[in-house]
Amino acid sequence: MKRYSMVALGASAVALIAAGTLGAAPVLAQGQKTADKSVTLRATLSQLNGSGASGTATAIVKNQKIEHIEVHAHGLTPNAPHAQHIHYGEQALNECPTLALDSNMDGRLSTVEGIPAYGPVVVSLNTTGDTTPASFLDVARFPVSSAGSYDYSRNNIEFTDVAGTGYPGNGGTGTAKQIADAIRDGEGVVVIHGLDYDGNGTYNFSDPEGASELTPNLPAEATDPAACGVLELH
Ligand SMILES: [Cu+2]
Repeated sequence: MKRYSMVALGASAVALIAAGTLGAAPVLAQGQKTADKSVTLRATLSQLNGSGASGTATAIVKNQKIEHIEVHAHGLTPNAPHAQHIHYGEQALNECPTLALDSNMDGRLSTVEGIPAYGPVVVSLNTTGDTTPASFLDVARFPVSSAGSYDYSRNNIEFTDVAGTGYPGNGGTGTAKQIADAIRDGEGVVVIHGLDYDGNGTYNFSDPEGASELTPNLPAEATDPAACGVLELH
């Protein structure tokens, strides 16, 4: 929505009310959203793929920026990196997946299999540098669990336009504003990746899961989803 000065908005709203048109109510509602686009969102993270992980996430989102976000997770594979993202898709269910989405029925839910539920990556919740989806598997910049836990926080993450978010027109690209609006409405999903299925202490290519479906450079154990929660309004 365009930014209107309060004076101009007030004048147009008065004009619409005076005219008795049906347009008056939506104009007023939009004016209220303009005045306050800061929300606090919270997620309870629950395990996926039997990881045993859980945790919480809290985000303060104002307009098109995450002013502050923190993730507290435990029960994760110890001393291993954990990619974590906010996922969102305009066509997605915007919820955490279940094994019903295990389309190849191998008994585990891959990151791709979960996309109908949580959508693609829109923000990389990493520790330094670029936070766009381009960084989604740069595991060197994601938190490493100490004894299976970490406390992550970061400030001032800007939403960006993201291709493949399922918006009609514009080749499926969602604008930063469209995506931020949806996240503020409680449609974002925090996903933590990485679990050591066989408990041998590391993510291995030689384990039965093999390489990730996302990249041949990482084992599936490094990218499969381990915990998930919807960022809801509170
Ligand atoms: Cu993710």
